[in-house]
Amino acid sequence: MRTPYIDKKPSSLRYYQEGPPESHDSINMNEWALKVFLSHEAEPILIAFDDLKNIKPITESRRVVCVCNWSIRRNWTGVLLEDLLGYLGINVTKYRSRNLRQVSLGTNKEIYDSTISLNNALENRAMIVWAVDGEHLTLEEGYPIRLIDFSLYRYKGVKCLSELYFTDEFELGFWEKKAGYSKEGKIKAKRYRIVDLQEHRFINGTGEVTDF
Ligand SMILES: Nc1nc2c(c(=O)[nH]1)N[C@H]1C(S)=C(S)[C@@H](COP(=O)(O)O)O[C@H]1N2
Ligand SMILES: [Mo]
Repeated sequence: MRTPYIDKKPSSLRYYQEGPPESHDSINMNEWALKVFLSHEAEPILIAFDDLKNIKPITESRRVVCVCNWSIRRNWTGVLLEDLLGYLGINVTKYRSRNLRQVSLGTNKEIYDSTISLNNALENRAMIVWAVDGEHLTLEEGYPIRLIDFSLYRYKGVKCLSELYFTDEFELGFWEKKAGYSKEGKIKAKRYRIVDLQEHRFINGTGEVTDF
């Protein structure tokens, strides 16, 4: 299950702008729940960690790509966003045109957020992930859960995900505001450093990388 050359992967801490939670104990997983807001006004739907893990867990080997020119294929364990919404009884067709805003638990410094197209995320089999390479996500990797849309750059997926909002507006996220990255976050066609292969390869920019 171990990703080849994992020791060559850029540091997760470097890619954690607001910083991870202080310790595992700083989040009480008996009380923790993912909050899903169907609109900003409504009370959220809460889903406990154990319930989330029992919906329909899958493990898939899938490639992620960072806007900083590197990529890695790893074994992600989680649940499809589509299966989560189905489990919560959310009528997916009703929300198809909308966006999904992800918000991290955050630290006293700041929070990290990112908005993605719900339609695109469902079509591309986006996942809510809690383990990688057979091990639970570390604090740096996004414990307890993170969302990944593999058709987009990694900055579009929030580590330590706490809240999901169905929104009409497509709000600018953390990196779009700070660094001016595109808010769509589509993977661009160019050469990337492929960490798990230890070589450079061209990625054609048509979405999730599936050829290698
Ligand atoms: N909460 C939070 N999520 C985040 C980030 C962040 O700074 N904070 N960085 C993003 C970016 S730019 C990358 S490359 C990946 C890094 O994930 P990794 O720790 O698996 O390398 O997390 C993404 N999700
Ligand atoms: Mo990134």
